[in-house]
Amino acid sequence: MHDTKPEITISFGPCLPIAAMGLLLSGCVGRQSALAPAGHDAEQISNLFWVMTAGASIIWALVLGTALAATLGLFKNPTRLTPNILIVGGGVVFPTVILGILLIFGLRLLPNWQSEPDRLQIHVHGEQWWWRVVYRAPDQIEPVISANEIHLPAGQAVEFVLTSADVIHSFWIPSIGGKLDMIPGRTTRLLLEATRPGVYRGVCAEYCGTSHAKMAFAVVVHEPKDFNAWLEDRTSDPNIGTDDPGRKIFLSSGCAACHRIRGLTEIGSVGPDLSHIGSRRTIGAGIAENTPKNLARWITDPAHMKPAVQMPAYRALPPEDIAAIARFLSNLN
Ligand code: HEC
Ligand SMILES: [Cu+2]
Repeated sequence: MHDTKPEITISFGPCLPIAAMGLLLSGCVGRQSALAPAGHDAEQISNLFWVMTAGASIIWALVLGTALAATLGLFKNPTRLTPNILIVGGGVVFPTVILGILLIFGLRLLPNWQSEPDRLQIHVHGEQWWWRVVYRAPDQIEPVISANEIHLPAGQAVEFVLTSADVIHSFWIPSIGGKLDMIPGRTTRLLLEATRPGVYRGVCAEYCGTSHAKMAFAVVVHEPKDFNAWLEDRTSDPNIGTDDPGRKIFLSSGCAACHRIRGLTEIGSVGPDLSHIGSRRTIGAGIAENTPKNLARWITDPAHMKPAVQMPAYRALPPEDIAAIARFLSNLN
């Protein structure tokens, strides 16, 4: 009789570390990584990280080597003074010198800047769970109001003026720079300079409630002349089809109580500005791609896509009406 056990052996041995490495490394590239810098501050932070990592690895190897050497009795002719030398040298002198050097290195990276009147300012106001964005350029008469997407010129320092409507949020674009808290009742300021055109992703980095993890935004870095053209374009009304059926339903459904569309309805300010919503990459603060289908899903039942959202569901509206509003919003450019 022979053994009836199946002879199939599956070995995950080599796959696991490879998969783990892949997962780990995939976090280091892409549009939301502090280790793939596309901004002046992010570069400094990334350098600091690598210097610290290298230093820590060397010290780790030294300590382990010493411990190993001691265990194996490799110290030749130890005297009664050897432990004291090790403790004073390795426990007092070495950390004081190394931590001193690292402190000076770190302090040199602290930002040192003052508000300058001729800088582009972007006010970002954290809300549960989205971002109000207002652009104020020095020679611009009227501020440009937007939401949930930030456009920046490359190679130009921009002053972010950060505030919060409700709880503490934290504003962070890992690829471009460090993060800063948005604190109710206070204004915090951050100077960021993007260096590489591209599309990045910003997030809220401080737990701020149920949908904290659904509070992101796209960051689009342009060449300076393209940025100026973009901003100029945003100072005018979007193209609104006068006989668009969605426009009428938008106005008659009460959306305008909370949302502004430049040149159509200016009263609503509870929710995000929808003036140029058609040109935004995502909806609902980075949670879904901006397509007419997703817009219709959002309007029908936003809480289904973002728990505890502060917008009512419109399940009572006929699906054709919702589709018409979605088409109307998609065309607002
Ligand atoms: C009571 C206020 C209120 C009303 C009424 C309201 N909304 Fe909203 N709306 C909000 C808020 C608040 C948000 C932001 C939610 C979030 O992302 O956390 C929002 C988000 C949105 C977004 C996503 C915007 C973006 O930047 O991604 C769209 C689109 C939208 N609403 C469309 C509508 C339409 C269409 C109607 C009418 C059928 C409507 N809303 C009615 C408050 C309202
Ligand atoms: Cu938040």
